[in-house]
Amino acid sequence: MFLSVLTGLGLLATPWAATAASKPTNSPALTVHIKDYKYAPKTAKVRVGDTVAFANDDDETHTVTVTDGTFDSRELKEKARFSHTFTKAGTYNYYCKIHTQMKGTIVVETSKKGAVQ
Ligand SMILES: [Cu+2]
Repeated sequence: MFLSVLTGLGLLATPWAATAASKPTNSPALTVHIKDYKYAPKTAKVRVGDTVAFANDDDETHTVTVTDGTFDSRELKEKARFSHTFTKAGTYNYYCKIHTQMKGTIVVETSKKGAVQ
């Protein structure tokens, strides 16, 4: 049932203005907002298979760049969004390539349901 809801949302998706963001494939489990040169929440926990959206609410370009190279949003212009689906458990530390003092962490835990994503 959950999957059919997601499929329904996909069909209803309206075309977004082109951005550097990748095409979202799931409804985000969590949205990390980028505001005032900070990620909020700075540390977040999700489960394997969850999609995390990053929304740049600043009037400034930022990136969401994982230190181990798992993903990189590239430049997110003001009001742009980026999302990533985490397929492996682990701790993902990320930062902004433009303002390297900006740091955040996503902790991805193994799904308690044991679902294979
Ligand atoms: Cu930045």
